[in-house]
Amino acid sequence: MRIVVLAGGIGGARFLRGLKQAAPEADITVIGNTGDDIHLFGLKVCPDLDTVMYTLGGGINEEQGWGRTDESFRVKEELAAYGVGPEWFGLGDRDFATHIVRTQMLSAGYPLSAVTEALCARWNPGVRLLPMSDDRVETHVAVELDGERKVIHFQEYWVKLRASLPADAVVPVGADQAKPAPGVLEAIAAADVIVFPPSNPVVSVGTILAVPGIREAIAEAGVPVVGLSPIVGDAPVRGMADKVLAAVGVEATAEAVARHYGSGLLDGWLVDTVDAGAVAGVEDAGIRCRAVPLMMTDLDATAEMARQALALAREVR
Ligand code: GDP
Ligand code: FO1
Ligand code: CA
Repeated sequence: MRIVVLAGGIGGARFLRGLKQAAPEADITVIGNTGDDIHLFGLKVCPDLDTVMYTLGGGINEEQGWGRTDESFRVKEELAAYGVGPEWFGLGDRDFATHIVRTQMLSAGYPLSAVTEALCARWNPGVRLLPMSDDRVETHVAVELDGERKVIHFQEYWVKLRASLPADAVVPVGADQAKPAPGVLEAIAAADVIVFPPSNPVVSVGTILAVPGIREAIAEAGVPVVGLSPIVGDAPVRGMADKVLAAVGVEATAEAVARHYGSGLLDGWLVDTVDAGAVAGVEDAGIRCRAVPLMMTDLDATAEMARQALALAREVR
């Protein structure tokens, strides 16, 4: 079975761990979000690709959900001693190596997809990890800061400001000119099932869908497309997805997110058991819906979520 998953960082990566356990024989292609990417200290950092790579490769800081395990911050401290920031982004020493290798390969002319493959040769994530595009896409957020409208990088909004200000707009800058990375459209066309994990619907899955051709390829693939809600009990399980959902006029509910994707894209949707009341509304929107436990508390619970998603995929179409 060929499974394609559109993934952000933590939510996508943790779900993928469960999917690998639930479907050990499956051929899994992950299309990763690169809209969170940022250039720091002359280095290219790809948080969501790295979160997937480290999580599936056993190198992730489990408690934090991002960055390396057993990390230290000597380089960051030395940079700070020179007055060089940003101090609000925690790049660790071990993580720095990844960004150095990536940047070196990019400077030598390799596309991000080839670089990602090379990095994965070390981590053996057990999936094929593709960036959504080799072209530069950077999510920016429009906010009102000190009485002025400003457009800031997504990481500044998310990490520095902790999404404490309302987002007026979320813009994947460059997406409209970006091309899907080699292999992306081919994987979608060859898929038996396409899964939207419980990733952020706006800045993770939404950004991937903003690359021209990807949404269309999914809609035309003619295979079940099923998703799992990252919203449980009318709030994100983790993070501030409600803030970016508000920016696109979507309520932070499991039903509203399903309707946002829409029946033109989504055939099936899983909501948590606490949101069982949303099932009828989602089905009214033309999307098959089931309520099952959706908390990724451990690997077995996560694998069961993946099994439920694959079962739902068999039911639709
Ligand atoms: P990010 O790039 O690190 O923000 O990660 P993703 O975009 O892949 O996923 C973020 C989303 O994962 C958040 O909106 C969370 O609500 C969701 N999430 C995290 N843990 C869980 C969980 O255990 N269950 C569900 N249903 N969603 C989760
Ligand atoms: N998230 C934070 O909340 N604070 C950080 O200092 C931080 C550093 C960081 C470094 C490398 C990396 O790959 C990810 C990092 N993240 C950090 C997580 C990440 O940038 C965001 O959580 C996601 O992109 C949000 O979707
Ligand atoms: Ca992310």
